[in-house]
Amino acid sequence: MSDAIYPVPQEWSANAKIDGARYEALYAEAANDPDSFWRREARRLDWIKPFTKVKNTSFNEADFGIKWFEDGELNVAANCIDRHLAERADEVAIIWEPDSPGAERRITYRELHEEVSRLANALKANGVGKGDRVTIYLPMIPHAAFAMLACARIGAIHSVVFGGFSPDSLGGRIEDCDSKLVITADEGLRGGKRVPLKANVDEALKNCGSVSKVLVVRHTGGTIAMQDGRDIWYDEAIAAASPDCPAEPMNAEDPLFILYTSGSTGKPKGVLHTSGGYLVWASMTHEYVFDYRPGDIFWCAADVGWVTGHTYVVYGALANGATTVMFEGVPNHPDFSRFWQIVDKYQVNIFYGAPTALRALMREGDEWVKKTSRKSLRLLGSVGEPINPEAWEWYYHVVGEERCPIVDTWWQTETGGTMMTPLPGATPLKPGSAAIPMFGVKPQIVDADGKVLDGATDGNLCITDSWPGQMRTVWGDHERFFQTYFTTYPGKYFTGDGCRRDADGYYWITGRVDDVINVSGHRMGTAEIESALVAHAKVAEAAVVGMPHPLKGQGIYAYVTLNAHEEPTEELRRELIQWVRHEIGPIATPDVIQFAPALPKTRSGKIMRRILRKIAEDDIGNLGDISTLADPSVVDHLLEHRQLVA
Ligand code: 6R9
Repeated sequence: MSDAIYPVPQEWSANAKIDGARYEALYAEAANDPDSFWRREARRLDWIKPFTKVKNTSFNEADFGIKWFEDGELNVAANCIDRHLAERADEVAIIWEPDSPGAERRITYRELHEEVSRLANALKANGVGKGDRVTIYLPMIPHAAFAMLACARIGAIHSVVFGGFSPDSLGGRIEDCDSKLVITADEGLRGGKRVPLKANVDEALKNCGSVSKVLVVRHTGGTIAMQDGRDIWYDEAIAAASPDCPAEPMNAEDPLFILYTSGSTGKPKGVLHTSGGYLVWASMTHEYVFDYRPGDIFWCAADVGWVTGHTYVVYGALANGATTVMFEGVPNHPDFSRFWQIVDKYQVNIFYGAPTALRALMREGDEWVKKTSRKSLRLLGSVGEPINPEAWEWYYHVVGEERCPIVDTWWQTETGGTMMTPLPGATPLKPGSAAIPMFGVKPQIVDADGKVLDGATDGNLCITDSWPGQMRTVWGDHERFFQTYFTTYPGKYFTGDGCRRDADGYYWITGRVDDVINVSGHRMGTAEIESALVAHAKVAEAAVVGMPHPLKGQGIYAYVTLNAHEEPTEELRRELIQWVRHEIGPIATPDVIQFAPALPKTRSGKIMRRILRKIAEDDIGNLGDISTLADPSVVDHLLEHRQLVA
């Protein structure tokens, strides 16, 4: 942890939307009089039918429920598009930068309105109606935003699946929510490599019966198979559709989207967000956290397959009438200047990225950054995982030239938008700290027994009251929602994150305290990787833990016990790595596979993950008590054969 502190620059405190005093006043109002605070904030949206009730929430078992603005009606797409037409129809809504520099695309709000309306009509023509689920499996191309907004326009619920997931993972997500229709592209492109999206969809659909239509965007022009009666070219479907599609009035609590995310147990959960509260939260946090001003060019570098892309590439940015940059590619293609060249090309004012990308670029040296101007940048943001102070300092000094505050935003798929962050005009910065809670967020740190810890302390992070952007349920399993988040510490939302609060009241997220690991800012459930491994015919048992990784933040360390008579060979190791990539997707590629004749277990047969974590972390002076193990000698073998990563 770093002791450095960077005061709020004078220009920022003088001109920012929220300065220190205003933060205090608004925080207090949201905490003490949420009705008044949120009634005002919700006016940032256009309501078809105004709400009369603001907040109706309880985290307690007896009357558990989360509702915001519950009798109001609105349409999310109309809020992101139509209401801007009067003033900014010809301003650019989306700037699209392709994988390789070349034919970029600028889409005005007027064009966005037409694209989305046509697609909405094409969805209807293909049998999609209010409440139906649509799976979106696309690269980072504008059609991803069109697709999300077209669903929102007609009240269909979208489920975006990241293009890096395998056919199996995609199929599981389609099946879980019974999607009627899939929107995909022939292929994706990342760093010059082709991703066989349509072929993956074909594979996934072999085992899912619910999908009757697949809309296919022609993107690379690569050769693909089209199935008669099921597959439809996107361009043909929208050419045949009318550009006039009224926006469906939706209740504030009607679902907007499902987004699957990994937890500590079981298969990924379909996190459900609804319309009114989510959009108020997305719009408010986008404005205050990034000090967003009309005319700003805003670039969130996350993929729309993750929640960050949902809330800040699409919904928050467009609700605020911003120009949002969508980048198809990766930071190192064609070279390591790519990000900063894009910043210069479009005169980006606000850049929001992930620590894993910054660490990878930092390693390549400052020259790649310094040969670009970056004078347009006013503010930098970080999200997805804890940012280590070295990467923070590099971001601040080299990328931002000490001119741009960094907002280190802590939040989760479940929270809908930013929960803790410094506000650039209000909060002195501490490298690596997510600083202070957003309006309406009441954090609490508890110990393992749930005892509330005050003052400077260290423990597990809970949130004690609801905020509008909170997830409402797990799709199809409301009981799992309650069990997962509200029973560890009854009456509180448990985040799964560890957290320290310092003497100044700053919060420092220390990482997951459950069996979730964060690889390059992507959440992976260790249980998912374990079940992929044991699905291999030669594997008897597997245990997966996180390990420190210099670029990815955390890497995946898998202990594998083979079936009797199987030989632990290099070839099998490679085969298992490929196997996991195939089962889940490249983001789950194990960094280490250690063959272990046995795993350390208690006498009751429980795997002692604590020991496995220590070995993976190379913290072996500190294994703790191993006397309760059924067979303590297992540990000697593990230690002898552990794999150290460079
Ligand atoms: C938005 C997003 C959520 C988990 C979260 C935490 C980690 C996210 C962070 C951070 C420290 C930050 N995390 N932002 N940790 N500082 N600024 O990433 O959602 O994919 O659901 O991941 O990511 O561990 O619990 P999601």
